[in-house]
Formats: sequence, C-alpha cells, structure tokens
Amino acid sequence: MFDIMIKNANLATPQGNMPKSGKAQGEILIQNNVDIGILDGKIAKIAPRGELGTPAQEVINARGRLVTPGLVDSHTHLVFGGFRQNELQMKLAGAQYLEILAAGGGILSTVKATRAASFDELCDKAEGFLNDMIDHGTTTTEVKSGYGLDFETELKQLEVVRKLNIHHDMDLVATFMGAHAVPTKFAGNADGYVNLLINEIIPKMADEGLAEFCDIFCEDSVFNVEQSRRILQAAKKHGFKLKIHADEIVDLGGAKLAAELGATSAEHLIAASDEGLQALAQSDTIAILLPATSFYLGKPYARARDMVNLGIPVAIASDFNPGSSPSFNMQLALTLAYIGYRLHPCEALTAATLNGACAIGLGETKGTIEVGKDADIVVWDCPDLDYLFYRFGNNQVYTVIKNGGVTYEID
Ligand code: IZC
Ligand code: ZN
Repeated sequence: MFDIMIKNANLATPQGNMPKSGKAQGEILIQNNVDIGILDGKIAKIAPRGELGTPAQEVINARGRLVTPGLVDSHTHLVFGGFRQNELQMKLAGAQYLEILAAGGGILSTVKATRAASFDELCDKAEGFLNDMIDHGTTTTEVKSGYGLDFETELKQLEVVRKLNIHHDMDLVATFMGAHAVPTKFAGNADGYVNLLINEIIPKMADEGLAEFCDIFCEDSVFNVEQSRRILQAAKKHGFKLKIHADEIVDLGGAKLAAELGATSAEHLIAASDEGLQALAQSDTIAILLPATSFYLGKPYARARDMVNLGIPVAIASDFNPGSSPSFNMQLALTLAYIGYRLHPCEALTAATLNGACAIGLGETKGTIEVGKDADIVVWDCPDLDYLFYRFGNNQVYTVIKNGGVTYEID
C-alpha cells in the first residue's frame, strides 16, 4: 500500500544525482499519463497510467497537469530583522546598491535590525516566509547568515535555521556568511574584521556545527580577492564547503577565485569576465544565477547562455533578501530566467531542481522525480512546462507533496 499516489501526471524531470551542464542541462524526461507511488516520504514507483499495481491511502488526481520535482532555492538570506522598503525609492532616484551600503544602509541596516530582534521574532518571521515558499513550490532552501557580523548574532541566525529545519516541512541547508559586509565597528579596517573572522569566529562557528557551507561577499568595497581567499581558506581548513558571492556588481575576479579554491558554487556572476567564465568551465563549481536580483536592481542579466555553452552547470535561485531581491518566488525566477537569460524551460527546470540540489550538497536525495529520491513533488495548475514559464505573477501551484504528505492544496 502506497501512502500517496499521484494519478495521471504529465511528468517533467531531470534525471540523476550529478549537476547537468552543456546540452545535458536541457535534457528533461517528459512522460505524459504516468502514476507515481509514494511510500515513507520516498518515490517508490513510477508507472504508466493504471499500472502502479498497488493501491494507495490517498490519491491525488493530477488530471494531466504538469508534475515536477519540488523547486530547490539554492541561495537565500531568509533570516533577517526589519525590511528595507525605504531603499527602493533611493534606487529609483539613482542611488547605487553599493553606495547605500557605504552610507551605512543596505546590509548594515539589516544587521542593526537583526541584532535587535529576538530569536523567537526571527524564527516566527522566517517560518512565515517558509510557509509561503512551500505554497509556491519550493521544497528545499539554502539559508545564509550574514546579518550579525558578530559571533552571537550569526549564531542566533544559524540556530533559527536549525530549529526551522527540525520543525518545518521545508528542508534547509545552512551557510555561514559572517563575511557579508564589514561591520560598522571595523569601518576602514576590513583587515581587522578579516583577522577576527579567521582567528576567532570561523573556528568557533565550525565547533558549533550548524553550517555546512561558508560564503563571502567578494565585491568592490566589501571584501577584495585577497581577503576573500584568506577567509575561505580558513573556512575550508575548518571543514566548511565553500560558496562565493562572485562578481555580482563589479568584476573583481570572484569567479576565478571560486574555481581556484574548488568552491561548490559561485553565485551572481552578473559582471563575470570571459576569463572568470573560462576558469569556471575548467572547474567543478556550479554557477548559481539570480535573475530576480538583476530585475530588481536594474542590472544586466548574467550570461547564462554563454555559461551553458561553455559547459558550466547553471542553477537558478531567488536570492530572497530584504534589499536586492525581496521575493522568494521561484516561479518568477524561472520566467525571468527564460526571458532574461534565454534559458530554455527545460534548462531552467534543471537549474531550479537538480543543479540547485547539487549546489547545496543534496543531489543524491533531491532535485529529480526518480525511484528512491525524496518525494518532494509539485503538481502545477498547468498543462505543460511552456505554460508554467509563460504565466507570471500568479501562483501556479496546484498541490505540493513533501515529507510523505500534502502540504498545500488549492480547493
Ligand atoms: O541584504 O543586500 N547582495 N548581499 C549581497 C545581499 C545582496 C543581501 C542584502
Ligand atoms: Zn546573496
């Protein structure tokens, strides 16, 4: 007896456990009229319609709707105090993202609000976001700290992630990002903060064991390449896997550094040079691209087509944060990837499922609909993949299946 059966699905899924690149990024298995049996939270059987051979306690009739793996959001800053609605008007009046940060706003204003917020406040707020994210088809998400810039507050953020990972249906992967900005206390002395990170905060954070990855904002007037290299080498020594916010606004050489250090992912890459992309193409690093950020900051779209053509595996994520992307809607990210990057819907689906899962170390269990994988599944109120990408702004989820149960169902 299956726990759940999804009947009459139009299945679209990448296959396998490893990141897909080049032509393979667009190779999606599309199978109409299939039934999917789910047992103990895992995908137990996939068969042509009517041939599952075993009954189920609960039957979801997809009636020919599109069924895909749950979306994997591989880059978010989910846990934060306050919001930054005041910045939008400033940006539209011509203020640049890095100018707002240099004036003590941007990330630094969120740091103030996050330090001031209690653990419970942060937890309740993030939990609300997670509820909405699942309702929009995201079933796994990465979460970065980085709004503390001191040990206590960074730890508070990561403890929120741990608690939510235990109590919420969403699967969370934590990234320590103490090097998200230079804290006000160290203004003009970035090296002082880099030393504190290397000598104290990173070793202590490694002992806490709450984060699998370490990330850094390698950017003009934030952390330069040499500082980024020192921090990430220390993090690697302490057992963290590496991520880099690379070449988001200025081409500093973050992509090259990611390749040099064997980082799991290089993220943003809007301004990455040919040399940076060549270095990524020679490495195993996954490019995580954030189209909603390009849209929201009015910046160019990263060169996703070039990356796919060069054989770099591309993932797509929301970059949900209170400044440059106050949206966790991965459906929006998919449509923007199609229109802004010119990724084909099949390439973009791989980017938002299997490649995203691989970019956060979960390729073995997430990102595809195959027997043995976790049953993280979205039934869309859409006939096919083209339709999912064509509509935008409305929530197209019909049902989400997660942890062996139905978490979201339209009535
Ligand atoms: O809060 O502005 N780019 N970090 C690097 C961000 C955007 C998040 C923020
Ligand atoms: Zn980010």
